[in-house]
Amino acid sequence: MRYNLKICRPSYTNMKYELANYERNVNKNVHKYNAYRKAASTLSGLSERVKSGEEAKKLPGIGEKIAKKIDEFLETGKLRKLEDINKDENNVAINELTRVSGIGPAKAKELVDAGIKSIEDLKKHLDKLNHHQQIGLKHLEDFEKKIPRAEIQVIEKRIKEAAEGIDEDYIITICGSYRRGKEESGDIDVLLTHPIYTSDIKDSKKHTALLKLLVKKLEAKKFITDTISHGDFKFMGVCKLDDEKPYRRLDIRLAPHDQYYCAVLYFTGSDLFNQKMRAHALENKYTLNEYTLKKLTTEGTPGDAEKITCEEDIFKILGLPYKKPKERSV
Ligand code: DCP
Ligand code: MG
Ligand code: MN
Repeated sequence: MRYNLKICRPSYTNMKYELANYERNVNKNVHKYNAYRKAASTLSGLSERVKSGEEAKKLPGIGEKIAKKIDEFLETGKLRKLEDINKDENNVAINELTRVSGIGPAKAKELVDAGIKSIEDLKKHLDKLNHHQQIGLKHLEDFEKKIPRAEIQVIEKRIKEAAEGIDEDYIITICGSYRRGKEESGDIDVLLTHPIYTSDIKDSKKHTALLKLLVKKLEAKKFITDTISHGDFKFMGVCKLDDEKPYRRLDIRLAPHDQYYCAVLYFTGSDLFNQKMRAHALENKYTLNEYTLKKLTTEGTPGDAEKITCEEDIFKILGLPYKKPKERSV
């Protein structure tokens, strides 16, 4: 998930995202990063702006400290803490370099320490970048453009047609923010399975071919333009719908059929929602991940995988009311 702050008008929500990025990129404080993101996500979901920190405190994910920051912003139009952060040119440089797909905070810091402090500098040092990062740099502007829902709808059709041309029984779900009903997405998250592919079959060659065949076909159609990485179960790359459209980040994952709904749940997100759901599972002595839901034994080790035939099963077993994808953005 990436936030392009420069093109947005200043608001306390953006400030929270900017503070979140700072905590992740510079301080390596994932806890604070999540706290700021949670607050920002709550605030951005409101139809009207809050008028005071006191009012904001009633909302989930907003405590004393963040309420104070909202007051400061409402009173002065800025945040001292952010201004101080942005006074340090190395912080600014780290943030700029992490705009490139594949460059995380650690790599950005390494580059900044080596004197590379801007995207322009980076273009002169391609040798310092791995394949993923080079593609990220090549398509930087395009990857920062959001993908309209209508474009993903066409892409969905395109991918499903290609798949059906190989084998009618492919099952494909576009997950991520698109499945959560967002009008715009950062990338396209495709999940793939096939009824003959189950996790108990040891000879997996035939099954991992399912992903390879689809990728090959989409490359032949000039829809997939670059490969970032291509493993047995996960393809990461780049696609382009037609000459008019920007290059888009495309992820395709292959899941065994019996693990499909845990994969759908995971890949639909949001990541914060997944964190909450996993924490809730643990409180109820279950362990949930992108593959399976398992009851924990009295020793705390995972038991057999629960039989899951739809997303609702997962909620039901965990004693949670079902949430539609649209309701999973926080
Ligand atoms: N995911 C997760 N934890 C992560 C990364 C991803 O649980 N650290 C899951 C939840 C995400 C899904 O994978 O919703 C897809 O990841 P994306 O980064 O593509 O995120 P989204 O599709 O939700 O948002 P965007 O519109 O930015 O692509
Ligand atoms: Mg996505
Ligand atoms: Mn993705």
